[in-house]
Amino acid sequence: RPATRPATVWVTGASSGFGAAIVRRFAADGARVIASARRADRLATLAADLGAHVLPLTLDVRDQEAVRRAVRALPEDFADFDVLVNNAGLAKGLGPAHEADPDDWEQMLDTNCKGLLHCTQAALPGMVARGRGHVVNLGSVAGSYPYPGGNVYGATKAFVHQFSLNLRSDLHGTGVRVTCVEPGMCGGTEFSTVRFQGDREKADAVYAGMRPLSADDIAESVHWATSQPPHVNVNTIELMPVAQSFAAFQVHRH
Ligand code: NDP
Ligand code: 8X3
Repeated sequence: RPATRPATVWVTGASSGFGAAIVRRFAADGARVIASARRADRLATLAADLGAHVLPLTLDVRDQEAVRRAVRALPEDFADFDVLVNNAGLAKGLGPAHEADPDDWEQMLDTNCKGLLHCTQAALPGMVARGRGHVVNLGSVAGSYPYPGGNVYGATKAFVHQFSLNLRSDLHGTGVRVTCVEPGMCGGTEFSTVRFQGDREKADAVYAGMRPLSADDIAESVHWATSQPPHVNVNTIELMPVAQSFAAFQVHRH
């Protein structure tokens, strides 16, 4: 079973959390990695740490034209990337829908859904022309299981799940693979700090007294899916910490 060894990988949301861990995982394998996000200083530090085979790329995935331009302008060594990891994303708020800030909903839709589409659309023609490639999308258990306050965040991840499966259908016969990685609670990233508008205390409380997944756990699953022999497509990976599972339906009694 000869493994696939991606030579060039594009990771969005690389300035923090999963994205930075995924960049490190592929760089450790000798791959060239395009590391994109909005915070240029973070990317510069990551690239300085890992060497010239990591290309920092300042990019807001919500800006469709900027995404197109950036992909067209990639240096020759990075232009024919084998893997796109659509990781950039966020949750904003955990309140009930009737109290939510409409701007938070817009930002989640624009980033988690439309941003992912912009990057995918920019990447696919080259992959299809080369007859190989792999799109890995970051979904979430929040896309399959409802929870109070998950409203639009969970819905964006349900979109990511179904779009990933539909992409597989469209890419039938092209040699391009698609995987959706759907993690549960994962600590050590900025996810909850972003969700709670920078409130670190509230963010830390989410993971108090339990062992969440780590960004390295996620990086390993992304790396594993992309390392399978070329005839294998891993459709979906759902993973959770042992300390997290399912509970009963809620019942309102009067
Ligand atoms: P982090 O907040 O640590 O990282 C999110 C990354 O996304 C950052 O690098 C941020 O970079 C980038 N990003 C956000 N908005 C944009 C944008 N408009 N354009 C470009 N980049 C953007 O979170 P995680 O690493 O935890 O999360 C990564 C992904 O995994 C997300 O899609 C999240 O929904 C998903 N996920 C997270 C889980 C968790 O428990 N942590 C569990 C399941 C899924 P910058 O601000 O510099 O642009
Ligand atoms: C992040 C995991 O459970 O906080 O997608 O929604 S959860």
